[in-house]
Amino acid sequence: MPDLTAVKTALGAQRIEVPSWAFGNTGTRFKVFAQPGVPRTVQEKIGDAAQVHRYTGVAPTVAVHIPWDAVDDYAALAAYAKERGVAIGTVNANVFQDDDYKLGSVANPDPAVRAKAVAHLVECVDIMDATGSADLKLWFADGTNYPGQDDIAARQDRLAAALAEVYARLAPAQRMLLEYKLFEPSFYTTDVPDWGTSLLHCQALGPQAAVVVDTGHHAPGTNIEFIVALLLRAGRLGGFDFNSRFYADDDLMVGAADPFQLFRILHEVVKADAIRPAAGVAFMLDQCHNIEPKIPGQIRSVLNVQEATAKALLVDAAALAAAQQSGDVLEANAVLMDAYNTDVRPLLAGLREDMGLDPDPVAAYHRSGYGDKIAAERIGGTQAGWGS
Ligand code: RM4
Ligand code: MN
Repeated sequence: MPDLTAVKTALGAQRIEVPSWAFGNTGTRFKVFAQPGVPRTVQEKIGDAAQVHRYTGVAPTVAVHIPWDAVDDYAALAAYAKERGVAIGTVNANVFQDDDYKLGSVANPDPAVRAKAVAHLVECVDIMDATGSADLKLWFADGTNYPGQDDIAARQDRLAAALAEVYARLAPAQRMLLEYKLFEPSFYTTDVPDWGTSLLHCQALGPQAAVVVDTGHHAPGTNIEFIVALLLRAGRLGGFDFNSRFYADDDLMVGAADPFQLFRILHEVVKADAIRPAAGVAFMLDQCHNIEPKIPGQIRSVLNVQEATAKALLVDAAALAAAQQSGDVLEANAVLMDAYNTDVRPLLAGLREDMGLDPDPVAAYHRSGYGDKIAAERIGGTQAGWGS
């Protein structure tokens, strides 16, 4: 059996990043719902993100999205985050919300639009320099809606050229994380639709480029843990955008739709000894809390990742290897299911007590009165968030 002290140490050292955009008002293309206490500034988003870390102890960084979180002074923003006990994490570029990008950004047929997109990506690296962020995360809405609309291979050439320009701007300790997504907003071709396309670009760029697996960005039924195993084997799994889905890119809370899938994914990560931060796999959340309150929603998500990680760490590796080696199919499956079926909540509650935290982070957050306080204080102004 795995050593419980080692399991707890690994869980206490795990780092889960929360996204600034999860704290603003969100919805679907049909309706964005307003919630009381919604942040009006990026500083208020960081303040909310700090609450998640305060009660979980494992979420010390907050990802920003530019220009949604644009400020004049990024070093000051980093200092502000530090005062609140967190740091600015991944910088997410946004080249999908300008009219210029109707036919794409870095793969647009118009060189002037491509140059504008590359300038934004380079600006994001400037921001990383100021905030001390290590990772630039790129997701492109680029693609086409109709056969014949544009040249598929030429778009790949344009994409590769743009990525190379940005990659050359990275400092040695900085990384470029390239995310893929099967479809949406493009419905015929997407320029980075899958892990293979992302991996090919990363391999062409160099060792500082790695693939991001957003768990909502696959066709239904895709075996995501298989992709994860392959990317780990290639040394190119840069990180995850965790969320869950029933149908498409639903962006629901991670671990809500299919906790067993999350366990299977994390089992691959554990086997590669990549839960520890030094392994370079970033565990990021990318979710939209449309109808549920934001801060406890993020806390719940962090706990879901922790629970799945704990179960993955509890897999009896020696027993599993022995069963696999002897061809004992039923026993191998039973070893895995034993770990999955373990109630890890007492273990995690104990870990939190060891860390000086409340064993029940959601209850502790509710008791703190922070939610009522922001609802009373944050009256007026415009909500900061999606599209602003
Ligand atoms: C995309 C993708 C990106 C996220 C945006 C908001 O679908 O998942 O990671 O930054 O949405
Ligand atoms: Mn994502």
